Amino acid sequence: METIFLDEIRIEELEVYAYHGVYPEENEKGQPFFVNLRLFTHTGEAGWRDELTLSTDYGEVCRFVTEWMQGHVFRLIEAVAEQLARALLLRYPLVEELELEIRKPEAPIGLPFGSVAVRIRRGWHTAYLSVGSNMGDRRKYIEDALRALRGEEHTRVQAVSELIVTAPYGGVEQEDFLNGAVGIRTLLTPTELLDWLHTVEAAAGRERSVRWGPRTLDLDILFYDRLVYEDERLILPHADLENRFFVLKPLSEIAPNLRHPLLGRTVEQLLAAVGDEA
Ligand code: A4P
Ligand code: MG
Repeated sequence: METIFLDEIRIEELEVYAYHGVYPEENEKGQPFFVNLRLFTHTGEAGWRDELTLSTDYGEVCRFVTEWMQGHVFRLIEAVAEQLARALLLRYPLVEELELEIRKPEAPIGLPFGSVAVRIRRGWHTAYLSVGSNMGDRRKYIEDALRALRGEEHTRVQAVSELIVTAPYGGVEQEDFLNGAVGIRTLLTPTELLDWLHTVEAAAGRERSVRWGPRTLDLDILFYDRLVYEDERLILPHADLENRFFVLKPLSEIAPNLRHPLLGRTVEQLLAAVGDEA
């Protein structure tokens, strides 16, 4: 997906009378909200062909935003922004990313002020996951995990590699693994994605005991866009992937030309360096 050269469709100062607020009188009486929206998308083809169906209709977006904001009642404008952004990204498939501002100029503050607002940026991201199992019915654990990944609106499974049997890596004596790689598009942030994968692992009865030890299901994030990031919980790209045949082999099937942002080499090149054990 070409995400570098994104164009922008902009909606400014759409006024919506709605009922969001912490105070009961706000929920009863309502007040005006103003919406600023930047839709990052590709307008080139619609531009050359002069054809609305190839673009996102800003009139329809305005009506959708208005009805959505009037059809829900939230306490916080943070909630309005977060959940409206999600609804927009799910409804308008040509929009890859958006910036949404919800302004509330008549918020009951009791002091002179111009306006208060929340502005967020959300969008679709490309990630690659590794999936592995070496306990019980390995194939079933992995297939259940894939079903779980497909079961949520916020994520689209784009590609699944073949599942291959691999010898255990990391020095712990244990059963052979079944391993695969999965390409997804997701609206989740990296941390949200990690938390969600942990719930999918937990549903497979995964217990964390021995590091690198046997497991019913292991789901790791290999890449998230071109992000280079680390904190106490998450390292991106995955710390040791360049040394792991069981990761690189399936990944090379679905993303051979994906380039590691720190090592500067493609998945195919990294695989060639660890040696193809197949
Ligand atoms: N964590 C940090 N970065 C990430 C990331 N990019 N994706 C943290 C996922 N998790 C990440 O992982 C430990 C912690 O790593 C997580 O809580 C998360 O916050 P874990 O899955 O809880 O524990 P683990 O899997 O036992 O440890 P670790 O270090 O993740 O092991 P690996 O790297 O997952 O390796 N051999 C073969 N042939 N096939 C395998 O699938 N798997 C392992 C486990 C060992 N040997 C194997 C295989
Ligand atoms: Mg893991």
